[in-house]
This record gives sequence, structure tokens and C-alpha cells, in this order.
Amino acid sequence: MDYNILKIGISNRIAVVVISRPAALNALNSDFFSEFNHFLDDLELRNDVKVLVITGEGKSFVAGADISEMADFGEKEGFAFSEKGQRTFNRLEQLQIPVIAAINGYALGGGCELAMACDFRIASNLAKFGQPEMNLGLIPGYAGTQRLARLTGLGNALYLILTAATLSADEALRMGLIQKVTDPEMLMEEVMKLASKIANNGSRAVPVGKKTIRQGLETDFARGCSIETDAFATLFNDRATKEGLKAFMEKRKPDW
Ligand code: DAK
Repeated sequence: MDYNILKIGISNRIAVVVISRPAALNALNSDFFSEFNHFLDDLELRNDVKVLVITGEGKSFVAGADISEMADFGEKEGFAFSEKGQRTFNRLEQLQIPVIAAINGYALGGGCELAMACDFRIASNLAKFGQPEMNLGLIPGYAGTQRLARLTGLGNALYLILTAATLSADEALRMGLIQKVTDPEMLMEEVMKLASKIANNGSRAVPVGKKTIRQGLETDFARGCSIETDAFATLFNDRATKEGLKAFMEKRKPDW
């Protein structure tokens, strides 16, 4: 497939996807969803990529779903639009490998929802966050109503969605929406440092840890503990786990 919106680079076990439609502040249109799903199809077949980084070109991460595409929707089109976006973002969230959103600017509406479907959010201090759908007579349609409450708590989610408030990066950090704020020129360096740290762990513990935490959040505590026990046990079949334990005992770094 020829990519027109996504710029994709893969090196040192890290894939970086740049969403590049800067004239529309990287708003998510149908072409984006086709290209992104195609990219995920490829990514799921590879085992040499250990971390995915997503960022935006220009002054925006993603300024939302493409409003110009939505303007003439009826209920049927609105349903299909929401369903396709939710399916794509769920797929992203359920990737085996960790995903980092490097938030360089506006993360509004569908852009904030995209960032929330990632595992980590690191932002430039120029970034702005919000769910401004109320200003359009809408509610978030890419699971923002669900993920925002899970990440920031009920009161914050109600406040952000019902008032369409815009948050600075520092406010988003205080709310627990993001993990770190950096100077704009340090953003990619910080993100790549984090990505490398994770990518250099050669064991299955990274994907297993991600899956266990995410599955546990969707169930009750007792069931979550049982999922953890099963996952913990399976790691003892892994050569890399044996090497990690042995290396500790021998006071050396593991040779994954
Ligand atoms: N869609 C399409 N084009 C957009 C856009 C968007 N979300 N955001 C910006 N653009 C375009 C602008 O129209 C403008 O295009 P030209 O006029 O140059 O052709 C260009 O990007 C530059 O934007 P501005 O000139 O406005 O730039 P400023 O720096 O002055 O302002 C801004 C930046 C981010 C504050 C402003 O552009 C803005 O307010 N943008 C809209 C932000 C927004 O409301 N985002 C949420 C979109 S709604 C659902 C499924 C999904 C969703 C909802 C429901 N179901 C189906 C139920 C999700 C909805 C959304 O994400």
C-alpha cells in the first residue's frame, strides 16, 4: 500500500509512525483509518518490532476526527464512523507491544482518544488536551467517554467532556492523563529513551505484563489476580526469563 498520511520508520526494534496531514492539523479522516489499519496488519505479523511510537507532524498531534467528513453524516454514517474508529483504537490498545504517544501539540477530540488508546503519553509543554465534541453537539465517539474516566477518574472525565475544557500539558499531567512533560525539542529524545529501555528487554515479560494489566482492569480484583498467576507461571517456560534469573544470581547483565 502507498502511504500518503503515515510516515513510517523502523529501526532498533522501534517503529515510529508520524501522522502527516499538517494542513488539517492531522485530523483523522477515512484515509487515515485505512492506512493505519494496513500498518497494524503488517505490524502484527512482525516479531522484530518491540515498541511503537506515534506522533504528529507540525504543531498538532491530532486535532480530532475530520470535522469536514462528519458534516453531512446521518445516524447510519455516524454509527459506522464511530464503530470503525473504536475498532481501530481497540486494536491499537490490544497490540502485544507497548505503544507510546509522543504528543507534540493539539491532542483534541479523536486525537486525545488516540493518545488514550496508547500505553504511555509523553507530551511537549506546547501540547493541549481536550474533548471538545460538546462544542459540535457531539460526544466523544472513539471510546473517549470510557477511557478518559478509566485514566483520570469519573469527576475529571465528566468535567472535561461536559465542559469541553482544554488542558495544558501540566494540567493533563496533574490529572493523570499523561506520564511526562518535556521541552518541545526534547520530546522525541525522551520518548526514544523510554522506547529503547522497553525494547531492550528481550523477555516475554513486557507483552505479558501489558496484557495482564489491561485484562485485569476489565474484570474484578479476584479474577485479575488469577489472570496474573497464570501469566506469571507461563513466563517460567521462557528461555529469557530463565536467563534473567540466572544473570541476577551470577551478578551480570542478562544476555537476552
Ligand atoms: N477536522 C478537520 N479540519 C480541521 C480540524 C478537524 N478536527 N481541526 C483543524 N482543522 C483544519 C482547519 O479547518 C484549518 O483548515 P483550513 O481552514 O486552513 O483549510 C486547519 O486545520 C488549521 O486550523 P486552524 O486555522 O483552526 O488553526 P488554529 O491554530 O487557529 O486553531 C485549533 C487550532 C485546534 C484550536 C482549531 O483548529 C480547532 O478548534 N480545531 C477543531 C478541534 C476540534 O473540535 N476537535 C474535535 C473534533 S471532533 C463520533 C466519532 C468520533 C468523534 C465524535 C463522534 N461518533 C461517530 C459518535 C470525534 C469527534 C472529534 O474528534
